[in-house]
Amino acid sequence: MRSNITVKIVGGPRKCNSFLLGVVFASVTWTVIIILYSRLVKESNLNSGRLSPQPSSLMVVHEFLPKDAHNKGNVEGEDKHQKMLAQLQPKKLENEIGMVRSLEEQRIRDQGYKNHAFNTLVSHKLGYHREIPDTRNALCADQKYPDELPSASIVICFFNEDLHTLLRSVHSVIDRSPKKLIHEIILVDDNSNLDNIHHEIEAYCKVHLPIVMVVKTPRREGLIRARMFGAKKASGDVLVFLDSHIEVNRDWLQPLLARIQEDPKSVVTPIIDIINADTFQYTPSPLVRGGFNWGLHFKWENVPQWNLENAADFVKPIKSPTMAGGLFAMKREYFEELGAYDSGMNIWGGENLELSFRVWMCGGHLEIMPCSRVGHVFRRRRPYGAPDGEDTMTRNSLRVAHVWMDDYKDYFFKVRPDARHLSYGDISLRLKLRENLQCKSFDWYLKNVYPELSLPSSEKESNRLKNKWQALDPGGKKKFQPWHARQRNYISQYQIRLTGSNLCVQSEKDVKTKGSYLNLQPCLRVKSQMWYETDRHELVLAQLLCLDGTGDTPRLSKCHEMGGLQEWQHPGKVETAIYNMAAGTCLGSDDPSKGNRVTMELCTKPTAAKWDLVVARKALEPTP
Ligand code: UD2
Ligand code: MN
Repeated sequence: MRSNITVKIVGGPRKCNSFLLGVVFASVTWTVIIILYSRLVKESNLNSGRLSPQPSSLMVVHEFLPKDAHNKGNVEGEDKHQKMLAQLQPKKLENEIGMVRSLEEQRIRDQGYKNHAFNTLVSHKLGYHREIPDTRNALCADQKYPDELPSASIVICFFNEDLHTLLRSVHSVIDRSPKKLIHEIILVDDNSNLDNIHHEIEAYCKVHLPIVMVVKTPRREGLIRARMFGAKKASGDVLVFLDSHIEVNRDWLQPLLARIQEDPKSVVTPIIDIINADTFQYTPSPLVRGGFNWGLHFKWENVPQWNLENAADFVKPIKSPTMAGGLFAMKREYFEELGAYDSGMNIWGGENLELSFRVWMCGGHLEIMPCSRVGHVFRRRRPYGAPDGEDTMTRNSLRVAHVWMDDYKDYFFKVRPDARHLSYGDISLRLKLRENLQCKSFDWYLKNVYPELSLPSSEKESNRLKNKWQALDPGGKKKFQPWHARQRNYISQYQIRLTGSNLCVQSEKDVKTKGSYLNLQPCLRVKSQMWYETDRHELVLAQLLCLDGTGDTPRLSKCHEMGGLQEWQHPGKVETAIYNMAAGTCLGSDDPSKGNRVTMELCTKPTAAKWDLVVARKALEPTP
């Protein structure tokens, strides 16, 4: 584990006793690290079993947003809140849970990213139960709900979901819902074809979770028809749909059911908190509502000011023009009466806007219940497509436009001229439904529910939207945008020097070049060697691009503000490992000589280099 590179404290006195002190300090540091590793191995063995022990305490963090918080997109309040939560995250989560310690773990991690687009190694280590911060507004704890509430049928559809993540979703529902409110949990396997997931989940539920009904569609249907399939099997009063990679928060269910009891035409959603796809850290989302643009993409937006005048408004239902789609509750009878879903829609996309328009236009309303919070794993890529490669988002959006948008569909075609001649199947039954339900016009919807949506008034504006749409990857690879940018706070600045050498980490190309790899070069006080560490543990070269632990070779990327592969930990400043929690590996160098590339290595490998963080004393010179 120890390498034979010797320790040299930069700038320190070179007396013999300082040298010895350094050696003692370094040895102690590494011993502590080794003890922590071995403890973690034990713990993870425990957790990766079928039933891991339930954590004894639930962390409670109360939030109160200032009256005008939404004016700035809740940035200030949220930032403070995020910081507070970050401090409260269990140390294990912040540090070593993602650490890849063997080739087998590396395989689990890589396979997980390929099949599920999230870090399955971390997810597996978390086990089936874990504590998450209570992210609700402080006032929610005082909310009282009626003793008698309608019963819930929870419907969770999945296609090739990771077993651990799915089971943690289910367990979170059971752990954090009053028993008497759960009529049943229906898991709909949308004909998964990965591993043996169906049999494993069935066997597990049979033994451990009798309340769960596991059903399978005879063929791959896509999430829309799979949800309808599940809803048909349900017999509770209310249908609650959830994605298969979620964790519900404390008292999430009561606000939804109470609102539906009060008003059976309410379709209600929780606030969707963020579970980071790389680290599984759970962080709160600001109170935002759903909107859309003329490309028929869902978007988050601020709640209009007049909705949030007083503190109490942060716990009341908030009207929302649309919903994200994955997490919502509505009365089962109402779901059927309103025409369930459009069964002509395939696989993924668009059904959320369809249901949102239909609810509003046909006499119901869509609301966010701020005291209900559910975390969802937001991934940066969808790991599956349609079996025939169809762009189902476009097809489904066409159905939305033709059935619900009247003449306003022209705006969609202005943004998506390519979609005009694509086929979208038969919509006659849906048009009939609209007629039978005597739904209002889209014009009414825009004027009464979403007056904030501006029409693309000029050719220039529709071109702008068109270009914006074209910049997105139509294959659904659009990056998840963080909801608010932030002011970056730098907590430290240093060169990263290989311990015992005069070699520092430098960008191969210009500091402004995205994608540039790093290599080892003689330490010089130049911009291309100057790393700035932020309060979120990003390492930003020359305050421009972030060090990104992607793949085997780290590189410089645009800072995306989402932590994960851009978040680095170092236990010390001298002879320290530099660990990337999402990658699970450490900054290293296989052959530490001049000009060689910096790589990502298993932290336990002797070749995972140790580094000194050398604080700059002199003014910077420009890069040679
Ligand atoms: C969002 C919604 C999602 C859905 C989608 C638009 C949230 C949190 N998520 O996308 O629920 O409304 O927008 O269509 O609002 N699945 C199947 N069969 C398939 C494909 C997916 O059962 O053929 C399952 C999948 O395992 C997951 C759910 O459907 O449980 C949603 O899929 P997703 O997580 O890939 O969608 P997401 O969250 O990107
Ligand atoms: Mn999802």
